[in-house]
Amino acid sequence: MAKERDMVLDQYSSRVYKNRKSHMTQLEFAEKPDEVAANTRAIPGIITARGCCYAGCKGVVVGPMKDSVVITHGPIGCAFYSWSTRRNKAKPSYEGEPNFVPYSFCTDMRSSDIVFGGEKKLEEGIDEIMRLFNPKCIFICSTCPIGLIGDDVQAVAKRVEEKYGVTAIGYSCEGYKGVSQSAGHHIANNGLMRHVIGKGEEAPKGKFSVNLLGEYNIGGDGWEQERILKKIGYEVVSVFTGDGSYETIKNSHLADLNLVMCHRSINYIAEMMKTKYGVDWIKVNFIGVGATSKSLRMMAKYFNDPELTMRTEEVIAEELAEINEDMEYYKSKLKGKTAGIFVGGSRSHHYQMLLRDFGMETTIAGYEFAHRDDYEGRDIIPQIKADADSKNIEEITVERESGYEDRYSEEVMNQMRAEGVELDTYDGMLKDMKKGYMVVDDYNMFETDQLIEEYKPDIFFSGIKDKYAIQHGGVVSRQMHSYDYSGPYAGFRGAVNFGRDVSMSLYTNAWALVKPPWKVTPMIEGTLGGV
Ligand code: CFN
Ligand code: HCA
Repeated sequence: MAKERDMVLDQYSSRVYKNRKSHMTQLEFAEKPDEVAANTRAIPGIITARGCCYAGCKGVVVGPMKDSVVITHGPIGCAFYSWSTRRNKAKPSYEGEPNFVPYSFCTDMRSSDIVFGGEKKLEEGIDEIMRLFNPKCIFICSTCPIGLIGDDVQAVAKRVEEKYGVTAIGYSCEGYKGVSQSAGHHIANNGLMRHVIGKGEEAPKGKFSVNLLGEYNIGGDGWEQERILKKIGYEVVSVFTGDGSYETIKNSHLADLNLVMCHRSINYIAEMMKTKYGVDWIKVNFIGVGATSKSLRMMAKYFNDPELTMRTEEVIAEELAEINEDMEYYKSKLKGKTAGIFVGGSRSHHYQMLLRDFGMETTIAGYEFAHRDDYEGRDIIPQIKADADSKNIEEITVERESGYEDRYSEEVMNQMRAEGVELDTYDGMLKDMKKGYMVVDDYNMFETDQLIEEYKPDIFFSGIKDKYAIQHGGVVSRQMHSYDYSGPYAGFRGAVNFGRDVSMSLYTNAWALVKPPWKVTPMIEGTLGGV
């Protein structure tokens, strides 16, 4: 067993071998449960695919809030490279609603600012923002140098709040903090919890109200989910944070139920809202036809209302009828193909369900920055040692003491269990994969190459950093972060878009037809050791 894994690991030096071994698991499903080490520092120089804490805070969680201005406090590069690259779509929900998502704001810190401090420049920048745009909410996101020179962004935020009567949040989300984007998610979540959620008083009008947590509207995914939920009769109070807004998120604590779509970047808020406001949460997955139907049924079970249950079934039937023919067509094209999926967090798991709808298996998968619970599921939960504003933020995972169900309303869960509803379906990647398949945490380019050689997937889902290197090797690759500028892929209609895009890629893989020059002629000329 673990033959393929050993073939990769055996090429490492003993120190790297020991480290990487704990992050690579070839599934055995033996007596001892499979484990994957996660959320630890990457080995320096190993070419990890991970991003940074600033990316997690600014780019992922707060960036998509359309009526709020996010100002990057730091040199211009970080602001430029996080400007509109994530494809979190947004448009005003009513006439006159601001949408700052297409903009990039930055203090453009220069050498002299680094020497003499940048707080004044930051305040002046915010004065300008207030003059030109007058937003209700401002997020200040620090990049690496700010932590090193010690600008107090929280103090600036406080002064801005006093001066303008707006909400201003200073985030110490310097890129180097924590071990990956994940620290930034957590810092962002804490700020929203402390300064935004609970500030509003507008109660939902509908009988069944929900928040969508961890849906960032990449390629319009959130819009497709909202369409389905509204059709059934749900009121979507707020979305965290795709096409989301300060105006709606401040009322989110008044909703009945939190739907946790991304299981990594925002589960902190679900936990905190349960503790502080008593809002229940369930993990859902609207990626995949079967997964979407199952998630909708779980929601109906939660509310336990006969009319809602009936409407849920009606909508599922209607939607399935609409896509059935297309799904069958793409299934005929894709059945039996295999895939690798390596992205940041939840998607490496969620998309396996959608691929399965088309008869495809995911033989290799991994996350950039997930925690053990994302791999192993129910008995592991993330716990946070330090406060968001602390300089030493550290995330750890611990064994859960009590049962998983204590996060939900006990009564409802017992009833669901008695009725045979699968409650843990979307909890942890490992149990949805098969024996012999490989799971790799914090994967790197070397391992990507090796795994492709050994498992020979027909298609490899990845990101911008690895996509082209993989294609040059002859294997077609689609970006799972940006959907290669396509989408939506969520829900029922999204599934058809995905089937179409994957079929197009697989059947026009020009890369497999060309021999790359380095396979024909040696590319590097010179003498070894200067002799
Ligand atoms: S949209 Fe989400 S689904 S939020 Fe997260 S863990 Fe990133 S930005 Mo890239 S595509 Fe990716 Fe997930 Fe949640 Fe996106 S798999 S890496 S931080 N992610
Ligand atoms: C990030 C954002 C990212 C990067 C995508 C990629 C995204 O991690 O900072 O590497 O292709 O989805 O935009 O994950």
